[in-house]
Amino acid sequence: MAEDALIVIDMQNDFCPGGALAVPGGDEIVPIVNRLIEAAPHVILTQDWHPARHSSFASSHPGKAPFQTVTMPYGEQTLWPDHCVQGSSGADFHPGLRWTTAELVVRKGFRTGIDSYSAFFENDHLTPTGLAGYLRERGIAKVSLCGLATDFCVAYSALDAVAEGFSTSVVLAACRGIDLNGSLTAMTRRMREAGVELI
Ligand code: VGL
Ligand code: ZN
Repeated sequence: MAEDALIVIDMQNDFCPGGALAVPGGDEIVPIVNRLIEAAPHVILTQDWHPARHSSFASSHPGKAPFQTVTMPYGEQTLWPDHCVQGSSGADFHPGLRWTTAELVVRKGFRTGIDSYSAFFENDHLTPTGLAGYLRERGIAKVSLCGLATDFCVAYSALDAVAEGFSTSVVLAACRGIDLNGSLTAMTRRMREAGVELI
C-alpha cells in the first residue's frame, strides 16, 4: 500500500530569529509543524550540515558579502553568512520542535565544494542524497513538505520530489521564506507550475 510521509525541512536554530541566517518568523511555525508531525504516519527531517569554511559561505570568498552570488562549477550560487556548521548549536533543531518520532534525518550540504538546498539532490542537480531511493524502498509515494525556507530548501525539495515522481504538497502555513530579490514569488510560481500542490 502506498504511504505518505511528512518531510520537515531545516527547522534549525540558525534559520530562526537570533540565528546566523534567520528567516523572518521562522520560529512561529514550530507549533504548526509539531501538529503536522503528530498527524503524519512517517516523518523525515532534513538538517543543513555544513563543514566550517563551506563554499556557500561568503566568508570563504575574499571580497564577497552574504547574499551576493558567485559562479561555481555547477552554476550560480548565492553566498550566505556562516550557518549550520556541523556540531554547532546553530545546526541543532529548534528546541521546541517535537521531532523524536522522526524515522530518518537527511543531512545535506556536507561536501565543502557544493551546496545542497534540496533534500533529494545537491545543487548540481546530479548528486543524489539517497532520499528518493529510501522513499521508494519504503513504498512511500506521497510527500508533504514544510519548514524553512519556503523559497530555497523547501521549494527545491518540492520541485525534485515532483520530478522524482512523488505526489507532492507544500503546507505553506508551516513554512517561512527568505525572499531574496523576489525569490518567494518566483519559487512559489515554479512549484505551482511543476505540479506541487500548495496547501
Ligand atoms: C537554506 C540557504 C542556505 C534553507 C539552507 O534551508 O533554505 N537556505 N542553506
Ligand atoms: Zn545552508
